[in-house]
Amino acid sequence: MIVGTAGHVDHGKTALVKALTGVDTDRLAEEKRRGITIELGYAYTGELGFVDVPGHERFVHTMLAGASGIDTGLLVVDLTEGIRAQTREHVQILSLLGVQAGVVALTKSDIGADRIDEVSDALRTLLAPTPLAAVEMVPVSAFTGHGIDTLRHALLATARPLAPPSGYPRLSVDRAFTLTGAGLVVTGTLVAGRIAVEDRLLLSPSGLELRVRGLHAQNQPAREAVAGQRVALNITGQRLSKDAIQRGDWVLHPALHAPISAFDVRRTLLEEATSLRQDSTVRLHLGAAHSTARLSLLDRDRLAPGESALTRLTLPQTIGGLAGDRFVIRDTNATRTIGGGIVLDPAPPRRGRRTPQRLAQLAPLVAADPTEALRGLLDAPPHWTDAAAFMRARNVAAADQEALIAAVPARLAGGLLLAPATFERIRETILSTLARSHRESPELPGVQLERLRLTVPDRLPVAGFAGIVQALLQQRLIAQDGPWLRLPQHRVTLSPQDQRIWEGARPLLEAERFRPPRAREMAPLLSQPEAAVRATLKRLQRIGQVVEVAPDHFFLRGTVAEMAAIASDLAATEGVITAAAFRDRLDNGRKVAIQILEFFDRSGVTVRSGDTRRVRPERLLLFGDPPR
Ligand SMILES: Nc1nc2c(ncn2[C@@H]2O[C@H](COP(=O)(O)OP(=O)(O)OP(=O)(O)O)[C@@H](O)[C@H]2O)c(=O)[nH]1
Ligand SMILES: [Mg+2]
Repeated sequence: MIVGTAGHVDHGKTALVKALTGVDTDRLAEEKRRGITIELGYAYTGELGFVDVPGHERFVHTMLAGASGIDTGLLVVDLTEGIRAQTREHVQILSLLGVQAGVVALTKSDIGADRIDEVSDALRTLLAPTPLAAVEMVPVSAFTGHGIDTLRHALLATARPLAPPSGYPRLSVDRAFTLTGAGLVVTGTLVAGRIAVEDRLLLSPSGLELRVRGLHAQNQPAREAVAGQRVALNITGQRLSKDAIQRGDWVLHPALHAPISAFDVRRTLLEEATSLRQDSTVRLHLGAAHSTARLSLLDRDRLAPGESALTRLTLPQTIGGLAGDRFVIRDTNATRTIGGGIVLDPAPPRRGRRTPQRLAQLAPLVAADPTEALRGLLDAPPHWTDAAAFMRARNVAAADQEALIAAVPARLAGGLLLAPATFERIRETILSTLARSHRESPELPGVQLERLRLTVPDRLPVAGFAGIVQALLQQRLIAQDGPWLRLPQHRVTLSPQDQRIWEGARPLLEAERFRPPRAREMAPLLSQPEAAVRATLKRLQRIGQVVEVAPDHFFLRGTVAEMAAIASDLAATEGVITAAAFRDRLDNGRKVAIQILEFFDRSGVTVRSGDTRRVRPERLLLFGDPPR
């Protein structure tokens, strides 16, 4: 359990952590000289881990880095001073970061006991509108030890059972240093998943690869750390050095690495802030990182104090962030906290950000539960979304995706998640489009994939549509001939003219099947113009009856399959295929045999090197099974 201190400068945070843990976290010479905390301090006792933050107004950005990832806020208020500026600001920050548990320590009870009622009343009023409204308040003195045990128990009482770690690991880095003997160490809060020694992870947003050589969880050597713990990782990586790592980076599973520079959020403006216009620039704090950011309101033109709105944040750089991450915004001079919110979509579309359809898709993403969020998202048009992007944004590990999809319920096809009703509607559209095409153009073998996609009003992405077609093929609801998709029962009907020519030509092609006559040679035998015979054969090729092996030289498709099998047999018995051996097997003359082999080269059935060829087994059935 991680406790983060909060409160105004000099109110006794560091002294209190020392009284609770015995550790003085103010180690820097400058901290000693000035008597204030500048850097984050860490101390542990039993189950409690403390992050001690600075209270000085100049170091609110450091407080923010420390407060992201804590479970419990320890709000420290000096009884002799009462509520001061950073008391208020830190309370706002804890509340914006979604910290749900806390305890108030009323410090310096040795000199301020007479003000306990007055200060606690004022604090109740301050905390009333926040998640910390009902927290316990404990008068303490770090000097006399009064109340310290009560405080410790109050902190332990806020502990909630650790959720079993789910998702891929994600650690928010707040420090990096080199340790003699060990090498490079990063510390931070593990916000999801688990990390074990020898894991291979990435530093994000830089993308540098790293390996975990050793780790500490809650300050103890361990084989594995789980979400909710403070972790120190001893890491190594080829291009990794201390200078390559900064506070605000993430150490994460490669599946989660997708740096963001524009993302859509739900954002609240504090009551105390002045209203913000379109395109204001602010300071963004997310995880332990901060950056300037431009805000553009999506569902209104102006945001009044106390209101929330859907907003696009655009950054001049990339950072790490996923859906559900909390953030805080301050003014660009870093003097005031003005609001904060929650990331809804870390990979939003560039175009159409303010369309009603887009806003309807964003709204349900406020849900913390991925099942609920996905259900809401698929309820909104166009009723489908990119599966990989959703699973990454929500950090749903591969092993958990099937259960999530079943719970929504959704359909997964071609990398898309679809509402079941939408999947069915698309299926029906495909089936009815094919039926209509077969009715209106019975001479066509079917409809090609891309034409079919454009007839479906949903305008699905190419890969997604191909995936849906694959699913229908697997269910045998449709069938495929080369590039043509058709209903399984569809048979091409030839025009009477084509039918006449085909009836005459087929026996000619069968008679000398390895050396059939060319179209121009067949024309006089069929008493048809040469062009008509050729046109019919071209149409027959499209419906898979014949194959034009060389210009004007058509073979029955089954014969081509048979010749491919012969080539394969030759390769198996002789080791390679030579033109002479192939000609001997087909007994069709050198010139035609070579034309056939060259055709096989072009269609990838054979690969030529010098005077010999070998077959590519995976291409052998390109022309179907050879007839028995
Ligand atoms: N009388 C009295 N003085 C205290 C007590 N706790 C802290 N102090 C004094 O208050 C001053 C500030 O204490 P710190 O613990 O450094 O305060 P802080 O909140 O950590 O300050 P920053 O980290 O700079 O925000 C020091 O001079 C302490 O000696 C206490 O219980 N009683
Ligand atoms: Mg301090």
